[in-house]
Amino acid sequence: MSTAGKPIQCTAAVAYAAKQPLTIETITVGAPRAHEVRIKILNTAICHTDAYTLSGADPEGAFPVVLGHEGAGIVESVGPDVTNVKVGDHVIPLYTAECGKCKFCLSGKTNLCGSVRDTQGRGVMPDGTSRFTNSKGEPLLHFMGCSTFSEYTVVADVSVVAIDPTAPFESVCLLGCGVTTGYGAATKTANVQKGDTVAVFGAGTVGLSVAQGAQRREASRIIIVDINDNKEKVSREFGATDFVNPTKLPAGQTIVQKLIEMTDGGLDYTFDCTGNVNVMRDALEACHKGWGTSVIIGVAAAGKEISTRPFQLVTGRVWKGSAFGGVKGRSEMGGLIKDYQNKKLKVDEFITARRPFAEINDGFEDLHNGTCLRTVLKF
Ligand code: NAD
Ligand code: DAO
Ligand code: ZN
Repeated sequence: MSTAGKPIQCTAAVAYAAKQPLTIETITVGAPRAHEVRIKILNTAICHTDAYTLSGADPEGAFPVVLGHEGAGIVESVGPDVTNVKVGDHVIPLYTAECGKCKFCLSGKTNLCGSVRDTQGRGVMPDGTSRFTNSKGEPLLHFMGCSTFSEYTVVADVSVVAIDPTAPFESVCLLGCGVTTGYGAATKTANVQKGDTVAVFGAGTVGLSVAQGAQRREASRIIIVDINDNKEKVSREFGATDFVNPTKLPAGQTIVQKLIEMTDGGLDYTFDCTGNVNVMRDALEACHKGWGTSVIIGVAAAGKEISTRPFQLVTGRVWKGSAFGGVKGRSEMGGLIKDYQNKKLKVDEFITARRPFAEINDGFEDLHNGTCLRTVLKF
């Protein structure tokens, strides 16, 4: 019997308050309205941004909410006026929408789309309401326009892309955030070129994806910096030519000095993939005078600010940031999927654990075990 046009009851993990485990319960997911798409989520991974919001460190984090933004599934039904996807399409929800019509989309300068920005930030659909209610009839907030920690979710049509149906959900869900973010930061935001030197701070899914982007572009040197020695092996597997643990340098030597020494004056490109503002400064200052560019990808804790001496910029270093790797999800996801299928983009290698969705709270614990890249949950 078709569920189109009707509310669906399904399992979801609800975050009722910061620092509390998620509650696995049955919620009701309303039918998609105009320009909305209801998706049956097959797989979702847990990203640090979900943990960051759950920790209460995100000043914009609001509760109760259905978290999750790295997922993949099948379109169950669509509301009126949806033309870009249809029932049965395999899809990835996008936390960075692409309407193709707004000032941002038309600028050709950014992947940040303005079409659903305000309502997405407030945890509601573009019409200002939620499609999620719990068993008490209380509305639950949406998260990053995706809310993939629910067996069914509703997203705006500008926030979803159809993908090749032969691509495995379990893997390509990771293209919904971490892999795309790092790979895009290297190949689009920085646009690393053959022979460039690159340093990546932080060997998580994002940093390792920067490394594989830099390797694809034939960077001459890819130095990964991480405080966790367990990350050396995996760093080299993702293209690092060197691995440096900044806590193990000789007394008196800073990581900036070490990197400048290793590269005859500094890097062409550096990337912060830690979210630590002190690391962001080091990353900037390890850039080569005159042209080095540092890209901030990490999300810093609330209230944190970056600083450096202005002279660092006066003398030609460039500081910039990157959201979702500068990737326009609806236009460019297909190319990433193809790269994955043609073995030009590693994705499977990031899956360090697989769990049933019911173990989502254990999945959050996995994030702290020192070797976790991504835990993928299956509904
Ligand atoms: P992760 O926690 O898996 O990886 C972070 C790595 O940084 C770890 O290996 C850790 O050991 C290392 N690290 C921590 N402190 C360090 C230090 N002082 N020096 C060197 N290394 C250090 O995280 P991830 O999933 O790879 O995400 C990385 C960051 O990117 C997070 O802040 C996340 O919120 C952010 N993020 C940003 C975007 C975006 O669009 N800008 C998208 C996704 C994730
Ligand atoms: O358009 O003003 C805006 C905000 C866009 C949100 C981009 C968020 C990127 C950083 C968070 C990534 C975590 C997955
Ligand atoms: Zn737009």
